[in-house]
Parts: sequence; C-alpha cells; structure tokens
Amino acid sequence: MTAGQPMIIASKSNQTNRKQELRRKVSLARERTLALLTWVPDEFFQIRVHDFYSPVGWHFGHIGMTEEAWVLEHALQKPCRDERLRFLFANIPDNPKDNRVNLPSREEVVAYLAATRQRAMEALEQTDLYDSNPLIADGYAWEFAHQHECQHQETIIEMLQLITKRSTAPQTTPFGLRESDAIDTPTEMRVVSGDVFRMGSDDPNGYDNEKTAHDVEVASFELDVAPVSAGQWLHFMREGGYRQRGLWTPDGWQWREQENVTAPEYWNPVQAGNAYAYAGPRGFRDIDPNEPVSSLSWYEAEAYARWIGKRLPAEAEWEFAAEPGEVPGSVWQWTSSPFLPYPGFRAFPYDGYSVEHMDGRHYVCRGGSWATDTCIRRRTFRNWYVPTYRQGLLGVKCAK
Ligand code: AVJ
Ligand code: FE
Repeated sequence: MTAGQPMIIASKSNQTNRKQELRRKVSLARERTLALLTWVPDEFFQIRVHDFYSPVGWHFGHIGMTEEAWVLEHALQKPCRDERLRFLFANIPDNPKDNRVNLPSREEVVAYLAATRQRAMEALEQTDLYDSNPLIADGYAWEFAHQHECQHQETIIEMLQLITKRSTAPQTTPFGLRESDAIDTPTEMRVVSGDVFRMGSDDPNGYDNEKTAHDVEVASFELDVAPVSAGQWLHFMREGGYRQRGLWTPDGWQWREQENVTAPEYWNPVQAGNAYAYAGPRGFRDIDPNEPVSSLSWYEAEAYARWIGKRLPAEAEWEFAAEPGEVPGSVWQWTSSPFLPYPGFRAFPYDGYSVEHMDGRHYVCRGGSWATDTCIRRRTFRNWYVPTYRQGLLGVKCAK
C-alpha cells in the first residue's frame, strides 16, 4: 500500500457531499456503458476483432470486476462475490486474451455489472472516507473505478469501429472523401513563448503517472492551432506520403511495409480506392475534409510531421500550451515523448496501471477525443500506446 496520498475531507458534512457526487457520476457513467452495450451486435459479443483486444463483451465485465476488486477487496479487505468471474474479467498474464472468449451471456454480464455496483455503493454508504488508507481517503477506490469505467467506454467505441469495419461493406454512395477533397494549405500555427511551468499534478483524484507536479522549462516554439484535418491527410496520401521511405523512421517504414498501411485505420476505400468512408461505432459515415484525421499510429503522425517540415510536440510543450481548465479537442494528439515517470513518481494503486508500460516503447498522447469522458479530459492526463497502435481516436497537431 502506498502511503502519502493527501486526504482532502475535513468534515463529515463534506463527506456527505463527496459521497453524493460519487454516486451521481458513477450512475451517469453506467447509463452510458449500458447504452454502448446495446450497440454491440450479438455475433461480435464474444469474439476478438483484433490481436490487440479482448472480446468486446469482456470489457463490460472487466468494468464491474475492477470496481468490486478496488472497492471491496483492496480498499476494504472484503472478498469478491464470484471468484470465477473475478478471474475471467481480470487483465492479468494468467488470463490470456484467447481465454477471455468464454464469456457468460449478455444478460449475465449485465447482472454482474449491477451486482458489483450494488456492493460498491453499499460499501460507500458504510465507509468513513476520513481514513489514512489512501484507497479509502476521500473515496479514491470509487473514483478510480469510475475513471477506469470511462476509459473502457472509449476502448469499447474503438472496438465498435473495428466491428463496423469487419461486419459491413461501405456503400459506394453517398460516402466518400474524394480526390478533390484534398487540402493543400498547412495548418496555421501560433507562437508559444517559452517559460518555466508546473507540469503534472498532485491532485489526489489524478492517476499516479500525473504525479508529482514539477517545474519544467519549455523553450519558445510554434504549435498548430488545430489538429491536422482529413483533407490535409488526404493531400499527404496523394503526394506519396505512404510511399516515400525517407519520410519514415526505419522502424516505422518496416511496419508500414509489413502491414501495407496506405490510409488511416478507420478510412475504408470505396469506389475502387478513389474515395474513403469512415467506419464509425454505428456504421459507415462520410468523412468531412475539415474534421480532424484520426486513427493514426505514432509512426504515421511522425512521418506526416516530417513531410510538412514540422515535428511532433514534446508532451511538456503540449501541456504548457494547453489552457488550464477544459481541454478541447475531438482527437487525442500524439507527442514525441516516450511514456516515462515524472520526478517523485510512485506506482499507485498498482504497478499494472502505469509502471508496466513505462518501458520506453510507448508514446504519450494528450488531450482527448469525442469519445473521452470529461472526467478524463484534463490538461495533465497522459494516455499512451505503442507506436504501431492506430485503433484509437488518435490524431496529430504538429510543432516547429
Ligand atoms: C491508458 C488507455 C492505455 O486501455 O490499456 C484501462 C487504460 N488501464 N484499464 C488501457 C487502462 C487499465 C489503458 N490506456
Ligand atoms: Fe482496465
């Protein structure tokens, strides 16, 4: 158990408010989770649509398992109710993704979500949140389960997009981002004057990888005012971006060749490759040339930046340039920074959350997408993936 998480509750009356806030936000999030479940076609509930992913149905159970495990087991030392499901829905090496296809029915998963939620809420009523255990203090275990649920909602949306890609062929009309939609004007940039700023956060509701807040000096630089658009990406494609080896890092080029990547993951060729349709969570849709391009790997984002004579921003630059308060953006933005610990970092509440990915092979993306809940959408939030990962709502803002 990691000590030293600050307790911010000062009185019983604040505690009542905090409990009410937690109850409210977890139940709103659950409505969204259950709505997403209705979008999952039966025939895709328990199959793996991609090497990277467990079956989509597994993610729903995993949400319930995580809530019960952190609240009941870890924070309160109470047993979980169903050992078999506890194991099935755990993301651990002993439970490889190929084993996770043996899921209970959709109805049983819904019942499991309700039962784990009920136990977590009963525990919330009965627990004094003024406690030195950092999982209990101010309701952190409930907060963690909540943010975790919201993160998996976005993963589920990614999987719904992969399901669209695999289940139906795009119609030839009216979909299409066509040749003539290419935009050859580069994104406008703004100057960000250098300074020292406080990077990261000590907020007790934040994740371990955001801690601790520390001073970082950023030199003056320029940053795109908007993410690269679909039309600009099409221009890159038409100019041979995917065919010029010199634009890519050696690893990136090897990956591009091996996977024969020629367009973003969710762009599907229609009309014999003369146009593209977007595989959305509820079927194919048109691509607006002005919308931000998404579903790029780090390798693609990096090659684009080189092609346009720019570079990816470092994550410190991204955070410095973001206004405190609300984080805008409808796609995540790749940075040039590997996912590494900040000064004073301590793994909490478990190594598997951040530390196991701080291996220099994952890159940070920042911001948030249209599928990202507001509880995740904060200036200091760090997301990360391997450089080949392109199934997320991942875009790019270049720097210079
Ligand atoms: C931060 C999105 C990479 O999905 O693996 C979910 C978030 N961690 N459950 C992931 C996460 C544990 C994580 N990412
Ligand atoms: Fe998880």
